Amino acid sequence: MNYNRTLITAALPYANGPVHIGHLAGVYVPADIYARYLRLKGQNVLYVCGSDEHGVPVTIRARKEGITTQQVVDRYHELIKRSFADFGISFDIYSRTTSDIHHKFASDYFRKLYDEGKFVEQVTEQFYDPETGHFLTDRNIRGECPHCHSLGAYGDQCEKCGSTLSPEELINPYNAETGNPLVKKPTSHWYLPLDQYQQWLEQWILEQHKEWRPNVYGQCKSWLDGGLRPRAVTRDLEWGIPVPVEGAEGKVLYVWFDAPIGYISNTKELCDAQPEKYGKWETWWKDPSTRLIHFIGKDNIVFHCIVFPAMLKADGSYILPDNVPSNEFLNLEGDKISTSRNWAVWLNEYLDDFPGKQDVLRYVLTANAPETKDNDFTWSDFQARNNNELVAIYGNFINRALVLTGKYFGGKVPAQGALNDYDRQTIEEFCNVKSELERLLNDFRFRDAQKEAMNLARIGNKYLADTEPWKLAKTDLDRTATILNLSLQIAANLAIAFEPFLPFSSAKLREMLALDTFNWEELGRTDLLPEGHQLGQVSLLFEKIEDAPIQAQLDRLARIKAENEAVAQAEALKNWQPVPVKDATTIDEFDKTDIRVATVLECTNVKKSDRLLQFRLDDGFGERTILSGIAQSYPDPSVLVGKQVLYIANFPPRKMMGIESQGMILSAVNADGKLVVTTVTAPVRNGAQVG
Ligand code: B3M
Ligand code: ZN
Repeated sequence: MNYNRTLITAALPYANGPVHIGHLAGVYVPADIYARYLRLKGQNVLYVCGSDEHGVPVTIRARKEGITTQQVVDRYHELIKRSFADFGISFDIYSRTTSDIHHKFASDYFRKLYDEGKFVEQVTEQFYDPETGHFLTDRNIRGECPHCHSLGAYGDQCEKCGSTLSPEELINPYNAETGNPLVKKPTSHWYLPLDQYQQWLEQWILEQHKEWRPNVYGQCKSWLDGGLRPRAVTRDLEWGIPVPVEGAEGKVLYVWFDAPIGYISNTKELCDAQPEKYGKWETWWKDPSTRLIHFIGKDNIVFHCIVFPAMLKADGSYILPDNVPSNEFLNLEGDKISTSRNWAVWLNEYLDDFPGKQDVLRYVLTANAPETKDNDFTWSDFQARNNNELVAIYGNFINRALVLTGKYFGGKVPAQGALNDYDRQTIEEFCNVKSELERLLNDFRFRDAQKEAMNLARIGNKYLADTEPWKLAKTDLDRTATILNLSLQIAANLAIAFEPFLPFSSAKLREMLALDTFNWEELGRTDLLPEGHQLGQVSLLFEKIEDAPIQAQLDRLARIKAENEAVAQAEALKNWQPVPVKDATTIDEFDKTDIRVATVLECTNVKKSDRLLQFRLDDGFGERTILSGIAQSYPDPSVLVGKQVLYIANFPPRKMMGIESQGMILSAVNADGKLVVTTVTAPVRNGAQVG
């Protein structure tokens, strides 16, 4: 199929917080690489994005911060927009879903489908807070988990045991914010009957889009195999786009109905403002010679591959996505990135700590892009990739080529002269880079593509190391000229090849090379810089990153982890309830157990065990050794020395890790799951019986 233009969308981030490295790695950098690549090839491209400003997350944030929802979205929309611009994300438009244009567009979209009878209306019973007069969404409902009985499970998930829940399953559901008990109340909503689109979707995705990434195709298939059901596209909420139907007061469009329409309304906003530059919005959305590509994260697959296409199909006048490259998740230092737990590298903070180093982050995030599986960002890898790849390979090559040209040829491109076999072999190697890069980029394999670009720098570096022009210059200036000419041609190639990935460095390099115009098709050529061409000022393309700033990042994360643990502990303590009392027993049964008092003489960790502590006790008869599996609760076991503890004296001895344990120390399981040794406060004689 031949296309005349490509419309690239990147998922609209919720305006409920700043953006972090996970966003950048998952969606915005890959989409940006693709957009820049196509533009460099001279194609007609539009890269569209904006803030997703409706939905429950922004209202929750507003209540938490004690400001209005509009203030929340205003604040984060600006912050997010600036971060993207700072990182060179080259959107043609970054707008927002609270704009008038969007409200009208989404409202009209709904109304058209409504008028054409494309929705079904259904009355269901929903949880309602009679006190506040609000219906509640799943996330705003909490209660007891039917599986693990922990309190405070959410209406969609129990975070304690991980089960997926629906609000109906919760025991004693309550309003998460007010704590009020909830009742069921009937309410009427409009549904998009996805079941009616099932066959069409199966045909379109499973038959016609086998080339989609396996994670995307697989998720679609399992949704389709499970059978699609009608999906509500309206909600009982105050924040959102009012449902444009009489008698629908207090109802708004579901955020996942209006957000993807934001792609269209943002395109319209841009085209209406500059029609001579961008043409009509309809051309981008309705002309079959437009290719539509959605870049998203894996949690958005169903909405972009099933729900939104069904909405487009219901209207009938739109094109459908050609591909939906979706990434898995990026973790941070081994843990899931989380906005609420502040476990993230925020883009605005990164730039405060590493000013001017946008490309380093872009590079590392692409090198570790979670294209096929979840991946991990670590600060040590960040430092290593900067120092060992960007500085030692790419930067080093550029620096040597330019400095030597300055030294021997006054900064003017020397004559290419006659090439020898080794030169020709080098040229052959780097000529392949173009087709290889194209193959990978066309296939959305940005990680491998960037590797290929780096390979070009490796070729250059090796060429200089092998030919050693700094030695030759004394004896053979002609040969030195050839080597540096070729090296500079490789440098110009690098400026092109890296432009989609590292736009800031490419711009800097072009300035150093005084290379004004360039395009993708020139890649692989050895005549990009003519003989005699005067180069610009030389400076370092990349700088080494020392240990101190890396350690500062690690320290920050360690602080956050400690804070989070303290919060989690406080939370667990707050929700804690004692386990039910055991079945009845008798005094005779109890009497069989001989519980005594002893003083701890020594308490140490057992070698090679992260669980066991070894106690040496004065038990009133002499000394006794007992092992206890409570090491996790006592980072410094010496705090127990001198304490009087209770232990069971008449258990048969037992060997663990080669040590005989003569009894069992009594401890209580605390609300946080930690074991606390029970101690006696008033001094008692060692050997005294408890009963
Ligand atoms: N705001 C969800 C998210 O950030 C959502 C994407 C909308 S794309 C139309 O995960
Ligand atoms: Zn549970």
